[in-house]
Amino acid sequence: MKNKLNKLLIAGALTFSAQAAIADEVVNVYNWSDYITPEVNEEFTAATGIKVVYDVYDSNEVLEAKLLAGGSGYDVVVPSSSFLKRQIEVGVYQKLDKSKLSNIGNMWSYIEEQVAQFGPLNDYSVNYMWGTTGIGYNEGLINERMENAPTTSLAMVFDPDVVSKFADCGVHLLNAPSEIIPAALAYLGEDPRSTDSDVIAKAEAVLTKVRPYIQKFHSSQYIDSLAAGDVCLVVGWSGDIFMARDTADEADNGVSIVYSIPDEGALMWFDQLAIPDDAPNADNAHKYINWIMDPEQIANATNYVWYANGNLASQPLLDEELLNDPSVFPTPEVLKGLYISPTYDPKSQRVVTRTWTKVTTGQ
Ligand code: N2P
Repeated sequence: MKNKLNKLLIAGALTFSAQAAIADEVVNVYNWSDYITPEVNEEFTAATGIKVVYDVYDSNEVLEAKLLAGGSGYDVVVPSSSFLKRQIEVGVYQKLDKSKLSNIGNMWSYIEEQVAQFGPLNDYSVNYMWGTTGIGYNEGLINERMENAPTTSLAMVFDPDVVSKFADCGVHLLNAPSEIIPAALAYLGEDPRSTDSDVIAKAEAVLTKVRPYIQKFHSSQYIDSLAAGDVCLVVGWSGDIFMARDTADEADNGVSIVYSIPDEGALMWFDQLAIPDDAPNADNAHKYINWIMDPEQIANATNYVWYANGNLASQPLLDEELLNDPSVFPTPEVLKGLYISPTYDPKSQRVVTRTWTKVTTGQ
């Protein structure tokens, strides 16, 4: 097992000195937090002389607000497919110049087909990584509070009789309305992809009932909190929960973290590398994306963060444990239970935003 925290600290120091030494060619990358191993960027700089200015977020909404405002200064961003679709429609991105992407043949057509369900996304983007949104929990703390807890069911967080038992050990949900509302609908047996306001109202009712037992809506703190035993139950992203599990194992602190894909179905999302229309360094952006599509680079990142990627040529380079884990690379059986994100149009987005504000702030 790698010691991720140490590695991050050391890598941070290296990046700093490497940056000081090199010239003015840059690529400004805005990616999700805890989603890469720093060597990928360092080696890119070593190979090309282009400095990577790397900034992170943990929410599609935050990224979208910056892109829609314009002039973000970013050259490469990584929206999820459902958000990318509507951002393409309003002209936020430039088409990729595939003649500059010599590694394009490494990509996995199965993932390209999944992404194509959202529209012409493959003209504007390539897959970075993909994963599922499911349940992460601390085995010891959950078992102490409930015998035979329904750990593979969304009842863990959406049934007030169940989740109330875990309120004292800390329950976090992602601050991601476009993921938690569909999950609440899946729990009810409704279409998780519904954009109908009457259906979304049913999710609101579920969320309002369990709200008193939720300590926080947040999309990145749970990695450390789960690992430390400060939080016992989350709805979160697959690889982030694996990262919490590994951190606890390395700390040998008696915390055992498990990830489960809920029986009621789980969201499968695709995070795509794309270049904003007003990117200041579009050429460097292509170079960076092509670098990420190098099987060795993306395998290195995937082996570190435990998210599957869309690069078929990288698979022989992945850790076997990861490649054979059905919650990272779902089997056809698991795949049947997964659904892709809804894309909310402006009208349903307003309903979603209003619902989320009400649920999270009680207003
Ligand atoms: C990585 C977050 C995964 C992105 N920390 C979810 N789309």
